[in-house]
Amino acid sequence: MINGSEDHFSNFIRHQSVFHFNLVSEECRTRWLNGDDPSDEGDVESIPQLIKTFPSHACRNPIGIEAKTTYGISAKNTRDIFLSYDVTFGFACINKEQEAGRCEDYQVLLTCPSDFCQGCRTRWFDFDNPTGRGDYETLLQLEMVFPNEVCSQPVAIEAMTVSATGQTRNPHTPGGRRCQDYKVRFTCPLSFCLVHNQWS
Ligand SMILES: [Ca+2]
Ligand SMILES: [Ca+2]
Ligand SMILES: [Ca+2]
Repeated sequence: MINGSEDHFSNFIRHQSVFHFNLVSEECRTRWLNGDDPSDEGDVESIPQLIKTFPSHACRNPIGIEAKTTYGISAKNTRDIFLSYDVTFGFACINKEQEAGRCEDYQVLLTCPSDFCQGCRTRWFDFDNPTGRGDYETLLQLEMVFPNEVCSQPVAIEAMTVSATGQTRNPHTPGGRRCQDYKVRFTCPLSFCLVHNQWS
């Protein structure tokens, strides 16, 4: 199975590797999340509830939490008293504990462990073998053959030989040189993995 040129493929690998290393150093923060309002007993933005409401955005073990009102006023600058404002439970403002009798509507932003933002890994794929021009495991091809298992915008790719004892020279091939048989796996955005549930 031959698909595309080798130059294109090696450029692809190089590009993906660079991107992977850049990503690790980035701070891992969610967008502003607002899953509740103060119309009942109060405004409760608990971690479990946020995960339920925003499964591809909120993380299970946040290392930081920040709250501000929907008008953009930081939680520390309002007169409200909070029942909870930490990474263990999340954020909670109870109406009856307030002088005004009602909490503002808050949104929260979580800082997550860096591995949360790196997404999740697929299984290993070995679709081609190194007969003919070489061993081609292209994203386009793999996506076509395994549509629910490979994401179209991976953040990283890894490749290794199928056989642990692979040799660089194959004595049975005329001319002596051919590629080893490789398998590849991808790191995909978390949103993809939650939907398809195929990560390891
Ligand atoms: Ca509420
Ligand atoms: Ca809210
Ligand atoms: Ca292969």
